[in-house]
Amino acid sequence: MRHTFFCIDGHTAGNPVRLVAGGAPLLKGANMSERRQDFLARFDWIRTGLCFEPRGHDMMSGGFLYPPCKEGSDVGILFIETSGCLPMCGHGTIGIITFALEHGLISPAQTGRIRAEVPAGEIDISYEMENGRVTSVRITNVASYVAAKGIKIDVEGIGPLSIDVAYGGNYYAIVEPQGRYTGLDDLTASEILTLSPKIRSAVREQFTPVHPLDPTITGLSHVLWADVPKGDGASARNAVFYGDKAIDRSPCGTGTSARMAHLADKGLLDTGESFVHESYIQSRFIGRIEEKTMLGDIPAIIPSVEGTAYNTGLNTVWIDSSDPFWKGFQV
Ligand code: PYC
Repeated sequence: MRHTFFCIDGHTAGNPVRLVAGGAPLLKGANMSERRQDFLARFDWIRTGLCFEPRGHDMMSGGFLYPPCKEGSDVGILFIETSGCLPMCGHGTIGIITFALEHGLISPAQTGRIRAEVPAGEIDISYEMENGRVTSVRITNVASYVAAKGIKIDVEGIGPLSIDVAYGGNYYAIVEPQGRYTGLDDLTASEILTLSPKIRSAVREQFTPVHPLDPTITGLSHVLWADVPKGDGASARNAVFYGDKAIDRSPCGTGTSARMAHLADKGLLDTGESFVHESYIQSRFIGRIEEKTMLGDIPAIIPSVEGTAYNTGLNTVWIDSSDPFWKGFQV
């Protein structure tokens, strides 16, 4: 049996985005969060087949468009990547919206604004389009907040660390320069890939974050190594680890949101200030705190993140059950 997926491939700030424009399964659920659970239960082979080798690679991520469930939303988005289906993905949204507009999968709104329903909630998107090309997308993201502070861990290879956990659509362990971590220039990519899962496991042993309003959003998934910027005009730099072997090539939209919540909590970033976040490869997102809010009784921010995506081609991908690697593999 051969399944065919029509994909629009590209990247946002260097990180891959595969928009699956044809071949999406019909999902059950009254919102994108329930559809995410249904996809994971019944169709996870599509994610692993499209994201893992030999059709994908360690950084592969993307998503599907669905009709929205919620009144007032224009489109629903389901994200896929190597580690699962994220509740929210910033670079993914920027890419998906860019490619969907450029290929006519969604019609440009006269207002230049789109409201999208994602598993983590609803987000507002504004964009600039010139001659059929989307030149920038800004996401006003879900409410972001600091979930835990000062978790003490001791990790082989880097020693004692104090970690804060913040949410920006996914939960991030934030590693600020301290002790033997003096900055990203002192770590090789291979050291980041070795140390990050150890840090994530050590934090997981002590703390399981659960979203205060949506218990289906739970668990620490990412590690954000924070540092001072390298390039002129940037506010900060990061290396974001996700899945089992990925360093985000983009500055990470949900990571940037989590980091802005973290800095706001420390009194180091104010509403309206621009936060230019540089990635591991020095690509950039421009973040901003739009407003302060509350998540239940927890202080939170509404962050926005702006970036640009580029379409690299169209890709018809087959997943054929006679292929021994139809579900993909990871080494
Ligand atoms: O941009 O939010 C993001 C993201 C999550 C994982 C990789 N990128």
